[in-house]
Amino acid sequence: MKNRYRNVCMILAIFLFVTGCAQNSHCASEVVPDGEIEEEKEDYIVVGYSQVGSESDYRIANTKSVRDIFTQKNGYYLLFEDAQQKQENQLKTIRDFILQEVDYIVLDPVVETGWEAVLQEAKDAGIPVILSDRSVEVEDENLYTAWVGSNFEEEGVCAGKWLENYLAATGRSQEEIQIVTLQGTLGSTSQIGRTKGFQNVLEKNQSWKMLDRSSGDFTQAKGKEVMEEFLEKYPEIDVVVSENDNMTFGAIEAIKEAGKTCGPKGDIILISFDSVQAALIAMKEGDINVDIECNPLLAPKIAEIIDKLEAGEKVEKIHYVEESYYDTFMDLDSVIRKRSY
Ligand code: GYE
Repeated sequence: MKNRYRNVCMILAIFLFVTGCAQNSHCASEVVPDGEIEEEKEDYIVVGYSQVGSESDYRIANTKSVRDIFTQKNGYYLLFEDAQQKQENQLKTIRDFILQEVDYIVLDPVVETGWEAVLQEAKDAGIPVILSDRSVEVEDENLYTAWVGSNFEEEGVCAGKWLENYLAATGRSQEEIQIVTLQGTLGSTSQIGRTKGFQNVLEKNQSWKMLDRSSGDFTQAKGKEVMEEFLEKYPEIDVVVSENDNMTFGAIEAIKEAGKTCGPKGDIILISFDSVQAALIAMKEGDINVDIECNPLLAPKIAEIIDKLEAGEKVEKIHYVEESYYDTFMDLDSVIRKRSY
């Protein structure tokens, strides 16, 4: 869109070609295609998107939402980079985006801290940054323009309240309840909020005991590993709080391999987050008790914000998406049928 932008891109493209970097999917080759495409970009709103990774079903759906919305047909030119859950990759990507003078940067930050310097650089370059899904902890909130995502603390509270009600309904309110938590990526907004929200409810329930918390980094493999350790250490687990569905899938495997069962008829109450289709199917099959929904379809809202900014309109800073929860007392079939992720 801008002349200097085109020149910088051409130089970078030549440099990458000469160094052979164009073979590597994680360097800037995706970001800087050939000259013809560069010219084409001038007709579009160029959006640089720094994605967390591809660690979960939520993430896959989130990325699909981005790719479906930020199309050339819709007037956008998308530069998409997957950080493989590493903040250092995101820092590099954002600096690449700044160098290329993109029109907007959308950042889904792996963790909350460590963004001040790079966001200041984007601000100095006059590029608005919109945060998606997770957020950042910065002193100056003007370092980003808007944030779109879920109320993670509310999700944690919802999980705790569901457990309170469930224990009351099953006559276990007075029993000592032994709980373990599989946490998401430590320091990420979703982990911080879910842990805090559940903790708030736990503190009001004297008979609940949090035996342990450990991170499974939001992945199935690590979720399984952590669950195996929990099962070895604690023979009497009543409740597992798993901060996303993919760790839950790993936990179910570990529980079954240990000769135990989970779900409404099982030995262990299993609480999950995200409500992706595969988890709702696992719930229907009887392995999960409740799933707190986390909506990954954030791109339409981000596009709306960008369009408003393009029109010179003011935008709200915080945008929550709507969410619910699902348990085995509901008609899961109709939800599963309608679910796109
Ligand atoms: O719950 C998990 C993903 O930040 C809300 O990240 C997101 C979380 C989501 O990998 O599945």
